Amino acid sequence: MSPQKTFLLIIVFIVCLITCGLWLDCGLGSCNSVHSFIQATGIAHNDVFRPRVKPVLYDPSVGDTGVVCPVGKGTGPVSHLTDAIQPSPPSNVRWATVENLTSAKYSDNKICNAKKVYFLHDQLELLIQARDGRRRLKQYGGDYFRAKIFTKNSTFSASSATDGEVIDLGDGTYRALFTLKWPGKVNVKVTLVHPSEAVDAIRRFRDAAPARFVYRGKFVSADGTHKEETFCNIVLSGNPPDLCNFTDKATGSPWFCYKPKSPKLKCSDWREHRCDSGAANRSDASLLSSHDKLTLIPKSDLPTRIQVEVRGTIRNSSEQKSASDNATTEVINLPICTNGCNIGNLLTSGYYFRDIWYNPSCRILNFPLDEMRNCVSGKKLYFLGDSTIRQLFEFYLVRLGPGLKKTQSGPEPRWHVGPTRALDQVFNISMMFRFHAYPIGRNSWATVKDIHYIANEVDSIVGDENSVVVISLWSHFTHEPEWFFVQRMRTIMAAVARLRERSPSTLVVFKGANTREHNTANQRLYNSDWLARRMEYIIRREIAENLAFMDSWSMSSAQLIADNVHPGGSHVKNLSNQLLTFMCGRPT
Ligand SMILES: *[C@@H]1O[C@H](CO)[C@@H](O)[C@H](O)[C@H]1NC(C)=O
Ligand SMILES: *[C@@H]1O[C@H](CO)[C@@H](O)[C@H](O)[C@H]1NC(C)=O
Ligand SMILES: *[C@@H]1O[C@H](CO)[C@@H](O)[C@H](O)[C@H]1NC(C)=O
Ligand SMILES: *[C@@H]1O[C@H](CO)[C@@H](O)[C@H](O)[C@H]1NC(C)=O
Ligand SMILES: *[C@@H]1O[C@H](CO)[C@@H](O)[C@H](O)[C@H]1NC(C)=O
Ligand SMILES: *[C@@H]1O[C@H](CO)[C@@H](O)[C@H](O)[C@H]1NC(C)=O
Ligand SMILES: *[C@@H]1O[C@H](CO)[C@@H](O)[C@H](O)[C@H]1NC(C)=O
Ligand SMILES: CC(=O)N[C@H]1CO[C@H](CO)[C@@H](O)[C@@H]1O
Repeated sequence: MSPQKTFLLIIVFIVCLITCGLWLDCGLGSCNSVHSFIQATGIAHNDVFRPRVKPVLYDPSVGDTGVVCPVGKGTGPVSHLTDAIQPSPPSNVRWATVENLTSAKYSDNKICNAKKVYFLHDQLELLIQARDGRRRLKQYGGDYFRAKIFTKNSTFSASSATDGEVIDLGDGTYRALFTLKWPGKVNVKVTLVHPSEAVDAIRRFRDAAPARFVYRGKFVSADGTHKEETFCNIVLSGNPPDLCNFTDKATGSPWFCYKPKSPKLKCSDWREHRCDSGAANRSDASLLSSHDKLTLIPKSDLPTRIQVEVRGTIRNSSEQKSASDNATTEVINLPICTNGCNIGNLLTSGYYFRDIWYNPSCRILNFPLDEMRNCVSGKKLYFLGDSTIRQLFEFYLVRLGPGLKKTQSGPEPRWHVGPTRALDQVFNISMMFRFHAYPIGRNSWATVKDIHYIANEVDSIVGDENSVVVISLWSHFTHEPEWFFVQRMRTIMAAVARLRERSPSTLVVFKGANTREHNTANQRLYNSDWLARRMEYIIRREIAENLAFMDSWSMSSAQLIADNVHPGGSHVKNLSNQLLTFMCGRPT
C-alpha cells in the first residue's frame, strides 16, 4: 500500500471514529418516551418483509410538544416520484430576517399514532411542525426535511429512512412514515436539510441562467507552439462564427467553446477541458443577493428525541409460527433480486441491519471474496458515469487486487476521468471506468479525446451474457438546467434500448444519486441534496421499468454516518452485493 493510501485510510478511520462517536452521543441521550424494553430473541435475519402499500389512517391526538396531528390528512406514503413534483416551496417567499427562517432548533416533531408498544411491520407516523427562529409556527411549506429511524448501541445497529419522502402538507407541517423493521428501542431523527427559504433561493438561482458554471477549453496547435484558453458551456452568448460548436453529433448533447482569438488556432485544436469553480463563484455572486445567502445554513438535526419500543421476532419464514407469535407479521422469503425486480420507486424503504442493506422487494445475496471472484470471472464490466460509480470500480480494484491490475493505455488519465481499464488474466476479468462527458465539474484538465458520452460508449459495446454495464450520473448535473439532464438520460436510455435489442442478455444496472455533505455555502448552492433529489427523480422517471436499479438514495439517507458525496461505511460493499446479485443471482 502506498503512503498516500495509508494516510487516506488513517484519515477515513479518524473521521469514522469522530462521526461514530458523535452518533453515540447524539442518538442515545435522554428520551421523551422510553417504554420498558423487551428483549427480542432469536433474530435470524434470513428474511425481509414485503413492502406495504396500504394507505395509513391517522389517530387524532395532541401531544406534549404542542404539535397537532391532522386527522385524515393525506393518503398513503408518498414515493420519491410524487413527492418530487410537489409545488412547494412557494416562489419568492418573502421574509425579512434570519429569525424568519425555519429553525431546526425550535421545530418540533411528535408521533401521531402513539402506542405503548409497536410490533414489527407496524407503521410509525411522525408529524413535524416547522417553527422559525423565534418559535413561531411556519405558515407555509417547502422546507426540506429528511428523517430516519435507528437503533444503535455498542453491539448492534440498524437504520432506515422514511417510506418515501417526508411529505410536505403545505402549511408548515410535514408527515414522515416509517415501517418498523427490527425489534428493540427505535429512535427517530429528523434533519432540516434546508429551510424553505433556502430551497426557494437555490431554485431561483438554478433557473436564473442556463449556464451558471464556468468551464474552460484549452486549444493547442498541432505543432504545440500556440495555446489558448477560452470559456465553454452548454450555451454561450455570441454567434456561430465566434463559437466552436462541439455539440455531439450522435446524441445532440450541446457543448460550445468560444473560438480562440489566435488565427493560428482552429476549433479542431480543442485539446483539454476543465471547470473553473473560482470563476463560477465570481460570476454567480451577482445572481444571488446577500439576503438569499443568509438562507444557506448547514444541515441540522431537530433536538427532539423520540424513542419507541418495537416488539417481535424477525423469524426465518421456514420456521413454524406459534400462536403467541402474532407480533411477527408477514415475514416472508423474498425472491432474489434479478434484473428488473429492484426498481427504486417503492413505498417501503430498505434498511440497514447490522451493516447489511436489505432491499424491501427482493433479496440481496452476500458475496465473500471467493464468490465475488467467481461471479466476475469471465465477465466484462463497464462502469460509466461519475465518481460515485467509480467508487464501486475502485472497490473491486482493491478487493480483487493485486490480480486485477490497472492497465495503462497511453498517458495516465488525469484525476480519474478515465478511461481506466483493469484486467485479471488468471480469472479473466475485465473492467473499465469512463466518465460521463460534459459537464465535468472538476478543476483539473482532462483530455478531450478521452471523453466519451455514455450513449456513444454504450453503442460501442457489442454485448453478450458476460457483459455488464453499470451507469450512474447525477452529481455534475445539479447545477445545470433540468432539461439538459433529462435529455442526457434519454439519450442514454435510447442507447441502452439499442444494446438490449442487439444483445438481450447484456445486464444493464443503474445506480441512483446519493445524499452528500453540505460543508460550504457553495455546496449548498450548487450541489445541494435538494438538487440531487431532483436528479434522482429524473433518473427514476426516465429509466425503463425492466432495468436493474440500485437505490443509493435510500441507502445513503438511512446511513448513520455523515452524508458524503462518496458515501462511507458499508455503502459501496452493499452496492457491490446488489450488483453481484444481479449478475450471479444464485444463493451462495
Ligand atoms: C432459515 O431457513 C433456511 C431454510 O430452511 C435454513 O437453511 C437456514 O439455516 C435458516 N436460518 C436460520 C438462521 O435459522
Ligand atoms: C419575520 O420576522 C419579523 C420580525 O420578527 C416579523 O415581524 C414578520 O412577521 C416575520 N415574517 C414572516 C413571514 O413570518
Ligand atoms: C443493543 O441493541 C440490541 C437490539 O435492540 C439488543 O438486543 C442488545 O441487548 C443491546 N445491547 C446493549 C449492550 O445494550
Ligand atoms: C451546433 O451543431 C448542431 C449539430 O451538430 C446543430 O444542430 C446546432 O444547431 C448547432 N448550434 C449552433 C448554435 O450553431
Ligand atoms: C466563493 O466565494 C466565497 C465568498 O463569496 C468564498 O468564501 C469562497 O472561497 C469562494 N470559492 C471559490 C472556489 O472561489
Ligand atoms: C392472534 O391473532 C388472531 C387473529 O388475528 C387472534 O384471534 C388471536 O387472539 C391472536 N393471538 C394473540 C396471542 O394475540
Ligand atoms: C474470457 O471471458 C470471455 C467472456 O467475457 C470469453 O469470451 C473468453 O473466452 C474468456 N477467455 C478465457 C481465456 O477463458
Ligand atoms: C448483504 C451484504 O453482504 N452486506 C454487506 C454490507 O456491508 C457490510 C460491511 O460493512 C458487510 O458486512 C455486509 O456483508
